[in-house]
Amino acid sequence: MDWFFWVIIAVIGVAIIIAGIIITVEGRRQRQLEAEAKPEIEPTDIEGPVVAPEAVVPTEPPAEPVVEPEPVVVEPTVETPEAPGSRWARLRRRLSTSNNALARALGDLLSADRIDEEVWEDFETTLITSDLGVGPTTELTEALRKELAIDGVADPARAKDVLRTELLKLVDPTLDRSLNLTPANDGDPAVVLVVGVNGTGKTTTVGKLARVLVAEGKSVVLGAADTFRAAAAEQLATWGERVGVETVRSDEGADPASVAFDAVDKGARDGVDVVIVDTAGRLHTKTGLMDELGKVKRVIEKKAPVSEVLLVLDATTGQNGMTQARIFAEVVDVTGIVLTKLDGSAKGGIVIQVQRELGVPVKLVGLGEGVDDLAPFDPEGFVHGILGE
Ligand SMILES: Nc1nc2c(ncn2[C@@H]2O[C@H](COP(=O)(O)OP(=O)(O)OP(=O)(O)O)[C@@H](O)[C@H]2O)c(=O)[nH]1
Ligand SMILES: [Mg+2]
Repeated sequence: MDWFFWVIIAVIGVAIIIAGIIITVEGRRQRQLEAEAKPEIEPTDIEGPVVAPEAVVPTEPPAEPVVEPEPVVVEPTVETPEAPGSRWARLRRRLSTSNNALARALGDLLSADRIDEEVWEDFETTLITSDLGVGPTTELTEALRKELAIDGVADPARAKDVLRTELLKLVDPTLDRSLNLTPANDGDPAVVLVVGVNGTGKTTTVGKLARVLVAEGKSVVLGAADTFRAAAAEQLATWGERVGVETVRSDEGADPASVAFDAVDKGARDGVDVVIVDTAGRLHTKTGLMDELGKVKRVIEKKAPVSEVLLVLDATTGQNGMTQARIFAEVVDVTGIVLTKLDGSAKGGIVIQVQRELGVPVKLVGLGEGVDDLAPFDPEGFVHGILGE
């Protein structure tokens, strides 16, 4: 039995050794795992405080308060029209570049070696073709003949002085060219009726005039009494919208007199300063249409007196414009002329002729297609302009 005892002791001894080895190996593995779990901080050569890695870990930004977007209101932008004062200075240059027929006539006269009868005749012809009319041409020529060429040789500077003075006399700086915008009765608006043949620039003038008045601080209502075409009312309303002015309009084919009445009525109810009524272009030879125009004016006057009747003439139509002017004046008592397109191929002399024939002053001139290319007529500026000064 002795050997059996020693076998048992040996087995127990081997088991103790194996258990010892397992415990040692397991203990090492545990320490190694713990060491790997700790981050190693390497020394760096960056100056300044060492920032712990946790500090630079980007954090979630703080939640922003939820802001509801503002509803977008699309307001039509209202323009600020150019002040009337600065317009004439800006537009005068256009006269000197386009309407220099008179200046050219003078140039020809003065460049002649000797001023004989033939030279004077040429001078007169040029003046007549510059739409000055026969009467004013004769007056101007006589005045110059008296002053110049006493010995047949002209003095250019003196001649220009004489021409300037005589032209100014013909344009007549003494005429009252202000628009009559004083209402006849308290509480009524002033009413401006705009008339003329097709395409002379009536609607454009109404739009530009509204801008002049808005620039002067006046309140305005527009009346679209051109009911021939739907586009006419649209054209006028667009002008109005740009400066925040309301347009009274009706359907195509509506009675123009009743639209004009409604516009003046609205102007009176709203207490505005001025109502401007645009009318359809009509040939002065169409009696029915001319009668209709007379009716528009009469119907407006059931509500408020018409303060100004502006006849819009295209300055490039020359003599034909004169015939139109006479007939319109008979039907609606024209109180002022608007000469448009003086920037184009107009010859300037029409200003003098139309005033003479109708006894009505040119009050406004259109000098371009730009929205602010309308100015009160200034006689001195006009004469300087056409003499290219
Ligand atoms: N160069 C130039 N063009 C102008 C002037 N005034 C108006 N016009 C142009 O003339 C054209 C006719 O203008 P409108 O205002 O429509 O004429 P209207 O008299 O109302 O025409 P209807 O209503 O059809 O009779 C447009 O192309 C304008 O831009 C101006 O002073 N100079
Ligand atoms: Mg028109």
